[in-house]
Amino acid sequence: MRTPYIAGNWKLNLDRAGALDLARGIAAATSDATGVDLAVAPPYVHIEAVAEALRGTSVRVGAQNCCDQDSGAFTGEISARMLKEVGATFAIVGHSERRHVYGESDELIAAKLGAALAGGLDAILCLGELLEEREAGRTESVVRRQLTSALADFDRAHLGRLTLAYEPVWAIGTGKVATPDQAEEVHAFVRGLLAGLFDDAAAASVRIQYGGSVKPDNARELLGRPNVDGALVGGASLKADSFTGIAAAIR
Ligand code: G2H
Repeated sequence: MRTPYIAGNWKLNLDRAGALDLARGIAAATSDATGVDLAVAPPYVHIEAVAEALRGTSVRVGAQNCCDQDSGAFTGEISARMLKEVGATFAIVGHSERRHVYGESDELIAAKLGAALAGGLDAILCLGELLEEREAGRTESVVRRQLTSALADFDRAHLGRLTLAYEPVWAIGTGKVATPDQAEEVHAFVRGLLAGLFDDAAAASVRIQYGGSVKPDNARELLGRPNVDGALVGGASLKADSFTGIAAAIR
């Protein structure tokens, strides 16, 4: 059985006081939560303070990105090892805003995934098609390319540290949610790809989150689908009540 996993991606939001307020609000509202894994990914500069605020709770803290390199002349970058040192336990890799706003390639994302794992972080690897790709019937080929390139050199011993997130780009921050059937169809396809790359047991073990305008009022139906194992939440993770409302939808 895969434990549902709800992660909040705070993106480029919140000052330090707001980040701490939100972290404390989430901790207070989820202190008795069972049967669900919870995590938040604040902006880099708030990770240490948020990790400190969440110490002793079950809410994990991670980063929204990480460098593909461990150290050296890479101005402006932050390595997995540095993130781990300040309290991060995971990194989101390949988010669509990294792919499409900052031009990250499949190759760079594969390198980032390797660097995150080598640096001691777990990873949430994001996959998802653009609207024009969906309309051209290319959803499966895009997701296949993204997954197979990211996992080309993946050591299966690390599978327990990998979560996938299917985030159709047309549903991100737009208020347009994939229907539960659309989400389930792609999640089942991705699980089939994992079975081909590894085996059925490996495929059954990896959690696949859905992301894209998830809110408390649509979470129950999405998360009720057999291959939807949680959510990567953006906008609705910025308020403790809506984030914890999504977590409550699976209980
Ligand atoms: C997708 C998601 C979080 P939102 O980017 O990763 O954001 O829930 O705002 O669509």
